[in-house]
Amino acid sequence: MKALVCGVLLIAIFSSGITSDSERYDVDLFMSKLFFRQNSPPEIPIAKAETDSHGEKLNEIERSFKEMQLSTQEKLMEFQKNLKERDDSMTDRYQTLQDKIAELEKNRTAKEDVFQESMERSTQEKYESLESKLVELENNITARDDSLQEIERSVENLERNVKERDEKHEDKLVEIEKHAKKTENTLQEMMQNITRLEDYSKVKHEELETNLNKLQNETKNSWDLQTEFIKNHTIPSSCKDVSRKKSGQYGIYIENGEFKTVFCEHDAFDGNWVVFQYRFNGKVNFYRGWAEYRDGFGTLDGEFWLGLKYLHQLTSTRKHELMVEVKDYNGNYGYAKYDHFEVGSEAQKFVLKRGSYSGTAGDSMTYNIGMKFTTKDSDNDDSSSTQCAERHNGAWWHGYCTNANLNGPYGNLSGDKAMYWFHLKNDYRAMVYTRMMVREIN
Ligand SMILES: [Ca+2]
Repeated sequence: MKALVCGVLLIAIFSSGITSDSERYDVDLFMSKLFFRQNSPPEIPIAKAETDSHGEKLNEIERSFKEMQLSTQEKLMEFQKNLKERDDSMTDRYQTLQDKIAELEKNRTAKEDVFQESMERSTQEKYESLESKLVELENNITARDDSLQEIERSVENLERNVKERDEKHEDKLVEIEKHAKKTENTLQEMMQNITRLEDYSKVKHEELETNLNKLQNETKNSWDLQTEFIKNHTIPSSCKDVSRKKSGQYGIYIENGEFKTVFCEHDAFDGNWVVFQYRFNGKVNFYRGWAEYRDGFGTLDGEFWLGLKYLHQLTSTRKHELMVEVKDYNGNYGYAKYDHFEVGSEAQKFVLKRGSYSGTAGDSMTYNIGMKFTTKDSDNDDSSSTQCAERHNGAWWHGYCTNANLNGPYGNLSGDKAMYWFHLKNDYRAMVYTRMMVREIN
């Protein structure tokens, strides 16, 4: 059966090319060969019944082949018909598209016309606007020209006025020049007078200078005579020697040929004291450097420090004793006396020598014996880690550092940065009053 179907299919394939009877016969022969090769060889004699059966089958195949051929032709015709229909439809569509393109083209042309028209209109409007502006501008320029002409007229007027004034000024200038000439003449006269005066003054000056030289020589002679007199006569060399025993300022002749005014205390402690430190109101600053402690500062009618160099000169040539007076802010008063007081030279840093205590203030200075003087700018104390003058804000014969700080800051201060005398009440209370003085003893 399978073989039968295959055969039908092959026939269908080849049938389209078959036209003549001879060709069909070849096909038939080929088909019969194909069918009969599988069953039996053609040489074998076939029974009549079998032959009939095959003929029938062959006819049947032929019939169905024809049917198929007809059906195929029908389908072909239908296909052609469909094709034609499609072709017609395509033609219609093509026509529609052509119409649309024509319409679009028409639209485009119309729009272009509208655009061109609008452009032309706009350009025309702009041109008109520009033209009107130009006219306006021209009008403005004309107006400005008018105003410019007016300004020019004003300037001309102004120039005329200025010229008139210039002429007037010129007249005045001539007058002024005349006046200046007169003044110049007067000045020349004055200059001549001045020159004469200068000459006169020069002569006088020379005369005066000569007289001054004479006077200077005379003064020097007089000074020499006075010095000679001081040296030859017993001029006081300490307060002990002054003849008037009244407290006040006296000139004394200190060793080294120096004449120095000092304050002599002649009332307290049997008198004859040279005061060298005095503080009672805080008006003089005592926080000072080496040079000032050496040379002294303050005034004798107020607070003062006489100066270490004078103390050295006084105490190193003749034996002196020391008196210290202190008073605190509660009115507690005391004095300390040292039977021998001497201050070394500047080279020895004004070292403090000797002295035994007696008195009521307590002994706050024996500790300082053997100590050099230390100021804020000259550290001569015994402490390598401390600058004692800075530590207590006071210059003194500091060791490590001191029990007495009478050159410290003035005021009712607490702590050891004050003007204190420790042993008055065994504390660092501030003093309101101190006085130190020396007296020559024989
Ligand atoms: Ca030190």
